[in-house]
Amino acid sequence: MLGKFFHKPEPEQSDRVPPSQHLTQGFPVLTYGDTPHISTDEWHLKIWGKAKEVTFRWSDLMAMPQSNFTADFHCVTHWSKLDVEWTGVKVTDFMTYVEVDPTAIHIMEHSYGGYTTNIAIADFLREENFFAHTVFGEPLTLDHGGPMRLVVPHLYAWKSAKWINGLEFLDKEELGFWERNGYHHRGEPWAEERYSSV
Ligand SMILES: Nc1nc2c(c(=O)[nH]1)N[C@H]1C(S)=C(S)[C@@H](COP(=O)(O)O)O[C@H]1N2
Ligand SMILES: [Mo]
Repeated sequence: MLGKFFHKPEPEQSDRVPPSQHLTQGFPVLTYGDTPHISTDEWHLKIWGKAKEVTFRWSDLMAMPQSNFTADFHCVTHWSKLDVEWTGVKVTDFMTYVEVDPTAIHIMEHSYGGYTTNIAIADFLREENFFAHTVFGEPLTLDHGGPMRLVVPHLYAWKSAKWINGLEFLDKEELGFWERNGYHHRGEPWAEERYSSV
């Protein structure tokens, strides 16, 4: 059965597939709990904590520079999808609108529905991270995190919060939902940082 949905990577792809991951052609949905139904009118993204508090609405994000990006996507449950084509706002572009306190070293990502996941500022501020509203040329469906999600390609996909609605800047590391439940604090797929030892 596995063979129908997953296949061994071609040689030229194998150097892009982290250890113990299998390629999938489809695009599985992985959600803990219910899918929030948020319209673009309702959607907002709040910044708080060790940063100047500000709330961005949909029109604010749409007025920021828009970029296309292609990235591989690695779920800790062992599936990887190569070359996902996203459109959205680069985190580094977005952050030019945010005033961060120098004491901030870590961030809690918050989502509609209550999901949280933590990320170090250095992992968040990378060039390849995006707020994405479009995938393969179509608006993100609700189950993939529409209207807006974060995409952090260099970490396992649980760090890519769907339905993102908040960034809480922190002066110390705090743990998000999966991280409190035994998953690794950072989650780097090439190092197989799946589970936490602390
Ligand atoms: N809000 C929220 N974001 C989430 C999740 C979730 O349950 N809730 N699951 C994470 C996990 S484990 C993965 S693998 C990816 C899956 O994204 P997809 O459903 O678009 O494939 O979303 C991540 N972001
Ligand atoms: Mo996942």
